[in-house]
Formats: sequence, C-alpha cells, structure tokens
Amino acid sequence: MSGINYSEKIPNNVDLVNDRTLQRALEHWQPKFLDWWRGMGPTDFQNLDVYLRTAVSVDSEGWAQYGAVKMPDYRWGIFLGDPVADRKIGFGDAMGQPVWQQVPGEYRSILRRLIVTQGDTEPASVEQQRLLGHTCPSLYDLRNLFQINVEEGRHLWAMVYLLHAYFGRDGREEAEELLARHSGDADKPRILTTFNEPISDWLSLFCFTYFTDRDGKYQLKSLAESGFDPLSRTCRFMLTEEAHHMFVGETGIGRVVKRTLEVMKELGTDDPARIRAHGAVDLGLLQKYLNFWCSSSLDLFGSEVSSNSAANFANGLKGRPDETTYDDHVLREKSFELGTPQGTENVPMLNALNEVMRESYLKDCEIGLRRWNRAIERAGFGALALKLPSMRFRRSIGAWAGQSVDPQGNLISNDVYSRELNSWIPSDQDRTFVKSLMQRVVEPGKIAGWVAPPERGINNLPVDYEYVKLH
Ligand code: BYC
Repeated sequence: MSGINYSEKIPNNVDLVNDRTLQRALEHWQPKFLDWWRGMGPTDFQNLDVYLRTAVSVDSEGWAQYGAVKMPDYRWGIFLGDPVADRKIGFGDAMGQPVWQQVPGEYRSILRRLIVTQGDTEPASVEQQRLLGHTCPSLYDLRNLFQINVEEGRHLWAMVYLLHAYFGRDGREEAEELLARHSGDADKPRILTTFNEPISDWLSLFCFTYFTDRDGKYQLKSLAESGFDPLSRTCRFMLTEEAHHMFVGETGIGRVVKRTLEVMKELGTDDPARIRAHGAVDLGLLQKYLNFWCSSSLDLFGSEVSSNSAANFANGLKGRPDETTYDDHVLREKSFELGTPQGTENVPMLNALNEVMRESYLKDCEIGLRRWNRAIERAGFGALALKLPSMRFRRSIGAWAGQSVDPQGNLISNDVYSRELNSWIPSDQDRTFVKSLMQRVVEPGKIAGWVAPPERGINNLPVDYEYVKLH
C-alpha cells in the first residue's frame, strides 16, 4: 500500500517532497486551480459541509475516508496506483519491452495530446454541472453530485501532475490552458464536443454519468494499458473513483424508471400526457434522453478508421481496455469489417481500434438497459422497453457524421430525418417539461416526485441522513 502524505500542501504518494522544482511548479498551479474551482465549480454551495469521501491511500481494501468537508477544503491530491514490478509493454510493436518511466522523445507530442484531451474533459464536466445543485431532487443526490465534482477536479490534478512532471515547460503551459478553456465557451471551448453540451437538468446528469462517464471508463482503461508507466498508474487509480460516477447514472436512471412505473400503475395508463401531468417522466421521454446522450458519447471514441489510434496502439501508447483478454496483441495481420454509408469495407484492424472500443463500450451500456427493462417487463409494460440507439445515429464524428440515420440505424432521407428528429431526441417542449420537474428538495429523507428514493444511503448511513448541511 502506498500511503498518502497529508501533511503536505498537495497530498501525494509520488514523493513530491523530494522533487522541489516539481513541488514548486504544482504549488504555483494550485491557487489557480482553486480560483477556477470557486469561479467555475458548483455555485453557491462552497461553504457548506458535504459528506464526502476523500482518497487516503490507493489500497484496494480501503482507499477512502468519509466525513464532512467544505468543497474548497477538499484535499485534491496526486495518487498513482502501486507500481507493478518488471512491468512490460503489453501490446503493439514493442510488446515485451520494459515500460517507460520517462516519456520517449519520439512520442512526446502524441502522449501530451492524449493527456491534455483526457485532462480537458475533467474540469469540463464540473463546469457543465455547476448549476445543478439548485434543483437537486434530494440531499442524497446533491451529495453525489458534489462527490463527482470534487473527484473530476482530482482527475484534473492527476493529468496536470503528468504534464508538470514529464513535459517541462510545454506541460506547464498546457496545465494553464486546461483552466482557460471552458465548456460551451464560444472562443475557447472544451476539446471534445460532448463536453460543450449543457447539462441543465438531473435527467441529463443521470444520462451523462451513465453514458459519458462510461466512455471515461473505457478511455481510462485503454490508457491504463499504456507503456508510459506513470500514465498507466495514474489511470488505474482514477478508475477506482470513476465507478461511483457510473453508479450514480445507473441507479439514477433506474430510480426514474421505478417512479414512472409506480405512476403508471397508480393511474392505470401508459399515456405520456397523463404521466407528465402527474409529474413523472414517461418512458418515451426517457428514451429520448438516452438517445441524445448515448449518441453524443459514441462520438467520443473518434473516427471508425483512425491512423492516430493505429499509431497509438502500434507504439505502445494506448491499448484496448482489458488488453490481456485478447489473443493477438500486435494486430499486424488482422482486418476488420466496417459498415459505412457506402457499404462494407475491409480495413486493417489496427486502424479500426476506435470502432472496436466503441463496440465493447456499447455492450457495457446494455447491462443497465437489461436491468431497467426487467423492471418494465415485470410491471407489464414490456412493449415500452428501452433501447440503445444504433452506433450510426446522430453522429458528428467519423463515417456516419452528418448522415440521415434513424435510431435503428437505417439510412433515411434528409426530409424524414429533419421531420422526425424531435421524436427521437428531446424537443424544446420536452426540455421545458423536464425543467418544470426540477424543483429543489432538500429536507433530509425527502425526494422529488419524478424519481424514486435510493435503495440505500452512502457508506451504510440511512437515506435520510443530512448529507449536505445547508444551515
Ligand atoms: N469531438 O483519428 P480521430 C472522461 C478529433 S471521457 C471533437 O478520429 P483519435 C470523462 C480528434 O481529436 C474520456 N473532436 O480520433 C467523462 C482529431 O483531431 P486532430 C476522455 C474529436 O485521435 C465524464 C480528429 O478529430 N478521454 O474521461 O483516434 C466526466 C480526428 O481524430 C472528437 C479521452 O478521450 C470528438 N468527439 O481519437 C469526466 C482519451 N473525436 O488531432 C470525464 C484521450 C475525435 O486531427 N483521447 N476528434 O486535431 C483520445 O484517446 C483521442 O484523442 C480520442 C480521439 C479518442 C478522443
């Protein structure tokens, strides 16, 4: 177990105290981060005690400590997963060679780009979610939102550490830029599209944490395979924290489904208008939110055919999630059958790795749907089962970008597409309705009418615990 030194200004398990230059550089960045957090982090809740978990070690047996913390006092720190002795590169042309403890000169700019892209998403998500506290459905949910926000802040620290420690002056400049770009900003937006979408209601938050944080899981898993060992170790520990974010998404959507089914049973109808009049989210509306966030997150894997991903794999920089579960780790001989709007194309497997990842991601997304659909079937509404949209639907990146495709994946005419789009993703009217449901509920144990209460509280505490002390 690598302990964390909490007596230092920046808690860490990377022996920062013995690298004064790095320590000074990070201590110089720290107040800028805090300024960003106060300016762009959760609004109006900064002085409240929140029941948060804080990483105190990287031990799988127990790495976190729980307690009341004011968010700006959260101990954001630098934690790397334990080193693996004699670790070797597990894929690509340099497979079997020792991993690198320093950045190889020839891969410097591509590694920096990967780290910056990953780092950019973390503060972006905090910015996207900054107003949600005002409309929380319960104190339990409010606490979960803040837990996610502080941990995304820590994930930014994780990437900034790598930039400062391994990329010299360019890295320090990139770290400044990570605080200068802002989600949705017309002049300096975040790098990836999904992270510029507003998240203005909790249904979107649950979908974002279900779909977009799951992209995070897949990207972090593939970077955890990297031959650049500090990146691998950093990502391994980030994945531990990431699991809770997806839990919030999966249980959040599950609770929406549960509440809707209760209302449908009570009213004896599946009529969306009556369900809405009763203050719940009809399943068709939920389906539209799933379609929106799933399709947006599918773009985050990049183009189907990518020379970047081929080079990253061949050079041992970015593998596939769970690389050891595959047989062939070099992929020079394999090909992939890719469906494009022009027909099926045979492409070298190395160039199709974004697509391989997208496919396994989508399989992972199915797991939650199966669980929600079981509840829907049990309630006797099997015909309204939820579905994932096709990988081709509403894409902005890759071969299907800009194509008129329905959620089942059929190419259709532009006219039909424009006419029907509002029946596949939330219309303005749908968003206005969802917004009308977003009334803040902050009495301990109370819950908004559009979502069922959670099955259990945090860390064995009761559901009605005062997770955020508002007074
Ligand atoms: N939006 O060869 P291509 C998370 C650009 S989420 C805008 O297709 P490549 C989190 C691409 O940059 C995980 N631009 O793509 C979740 C390239 O631009 P340049 C985030 C896009 O390089 C919730 C061009 O298109 N981590 O952690 O194979 C809360 C052609 O590129 C997009 C990572 O993404 C897009 N969607 O793969 C908080 C891992 N897609 O260079 C956090 C790091 C592509 O021609 N990043 N482009 O100007 C990567 O691995 C890769 O950069 C990508 C793209 C997977 C994103």
